[in-house]
Order: sequence, then structure tokens, then C-alpha cells
Amino acid sequence: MAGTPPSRRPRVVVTRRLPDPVERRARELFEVSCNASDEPFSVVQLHAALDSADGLIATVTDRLDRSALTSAPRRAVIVANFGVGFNHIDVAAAADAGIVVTNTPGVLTDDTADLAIGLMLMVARRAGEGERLLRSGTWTGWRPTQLLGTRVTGATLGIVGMGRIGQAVARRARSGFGMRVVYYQPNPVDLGDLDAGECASLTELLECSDVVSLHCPATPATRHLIDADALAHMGDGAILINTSRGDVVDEAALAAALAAGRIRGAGLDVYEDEPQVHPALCALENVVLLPHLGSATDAGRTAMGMCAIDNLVAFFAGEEPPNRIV
Ligand code: 8YV
Repeated sequence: MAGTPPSRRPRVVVTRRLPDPVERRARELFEVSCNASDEPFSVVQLHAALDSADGLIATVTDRLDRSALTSAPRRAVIVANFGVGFNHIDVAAAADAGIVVTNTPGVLTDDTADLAIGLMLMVARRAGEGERLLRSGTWTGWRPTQLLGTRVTGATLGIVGMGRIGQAVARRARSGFGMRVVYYQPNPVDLGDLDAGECASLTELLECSDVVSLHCPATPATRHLIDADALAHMGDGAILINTSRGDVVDEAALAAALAAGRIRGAGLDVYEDEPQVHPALCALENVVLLPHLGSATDAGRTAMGMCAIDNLVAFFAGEEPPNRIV
């Protein structure tokens, strides 16, 4: 369909509720069918959307695997993902099926970096424990030795995956907290004036970092990158932060390491099997658990929606979508 603008308005299925300005703009441009219930589509609903629409605005809750993308009769020719991560989409299958896939890089960088820093502070300063203590009604008042945490100022932050978000976290840590930043990034990356030291291996980074923050994409190569062996290389006062994808961390191994005091704490925004969270993690005090809020600001989610629409507009006008993956 690219290169041949359809004579009618393209049909677009929006798989989840999006911010009002985004839905309004989508309706102005396309013949839109929105998911009014805002529950994740079932497999049947997702397949029906792919059969009936020219394009989808999809989210992380849509499992677009090979069978979804390649079973006939698929009508959809583009999936505009609402989000930068696209591990829920089999892009090789999409390419085989001639379906274009786009994402929304850049617009959520600052919000996600802010949340990673927020999680780091929450874990280091034991904010979750403090809040639970207060709300339980059992706080008996200030004590000099109460809930003593970890000082992040001047500590070493190790960033795994020094892409846009990793770099944004590094800048915040450097300028806001005077942290020393090291990173592990297999492919060469241009850091501009960012002051950060490269580690030759993940092990080297884990061994020298007080805080480890994950910003790599979820791929077969990064699945369970942080497993029991990796956790064993972290210091016993170290903290793990994950705002990337749940698959990067072996949750059972992390829960065991936290329970044993192998590392000091963890802050998680993403999980291996969302919305399930490993029950052992929920039982621990030294982990902060957030419900995948990385990009969750009004401005961020609106910009993501507008970006997804821009990709659809370009595609349906026969142009190259600005954020094409395949
Ligand atoms: C999104 C994210 O909210 O962009 C991403 O990769 O993880 C989140 O910021 C999510 O993907 C929505 O589809």
C-alpha cells in the first residue's frame, strides 16, 4: 500500500485507550476503531483487527507473534507501535508478511530516565519501606538509626545499554548527583561530551557499580542477562534498577539474591510476565515495584501517540515512515 495513497480514509484499529488528543487526531485522519473497554485484546480480537484494518496502533500488551502477523487473510499493512520497545512484535514475521512496523523513539527518553532515577532514589533511601511503615500506623517517630539507606551522591552508576535512555540517565546522575558513570554497550556509541567510562564486559561493570541500571532492549541475547551468576558479581551493597524489559532479569534469581542479602535492593518497573509479578518479589521489603510507568506522563504518552500517528500518516501518504523498524 505504501506509495499508493488509498482513495478512502485508511482504517486504523487502536488497540488500547490513548490520551484524548491522540484519539481525536487519529479520528480526524483515519477511520478509527478504538478499544473502548481498554482491556488487552484477546488473540481473536487482535487477529480480527489485523484482518479488518489497514493499520494498527498497537502497544506492549499486544502479542504480535508470527501466527498473528502471517495468518491469512491479513489486511493490515502497518503496525505503528505505541512505544520504543518492540519485543512483543515478531519483526521478522512482519517483514515476511510485508507488514511495516514503526516505533516511537526519543519522545519518552526523558520520562523514562526520570523514572529510573526516581527508582534509584526510592531504593537507595528506602522510600517504599518508609511509606509502608507510615501507612501501617506503626511509625513511632524519628530515630537516629531508622531506615538508614545508601548515599547515591558520589557513588558509581553502571549503565547496561548506553542508548538514548541510558545516556539520559547518565547525564542526570552525573550532573544531579555527582555520580561516577560507567557503562557496558556492545556496539559503538557516540556519547558526545558525556563523561562516562566504558567497561569491557558486563562482569566488569557489575563488579565496580554501586547501582546498576538496565537500558538494553529485550532480545534473545539479553534474555536473563541478569541471572544468578551476574547477581553474584554485584557487591552486597549494590542496587539493581530495571526500566527496560522484564525478560532481561531472571526474576526468581533476583528474588533469591534479595532475600539472601546478596545485593542490597532493587527497583523494578517491568516484569517477565506482566502483569504478573514473581510472588517472592512482592514479599520482600528491599525491592520497589512499579507498574510499568516509565513513559507514563501526560506529555510523554501524548507525544508517543502523535509519533505513532505521524508514522501512519507518512506511510499512508506513500512516504517512508520516520521511525520504521522493518
Ligand atoms: C510504553 C515502554 O509505555 O516504550 C516502551 O518501550 O516500555 C513504555 O514506555 C509501552 O511500551 C506502551 O506500549
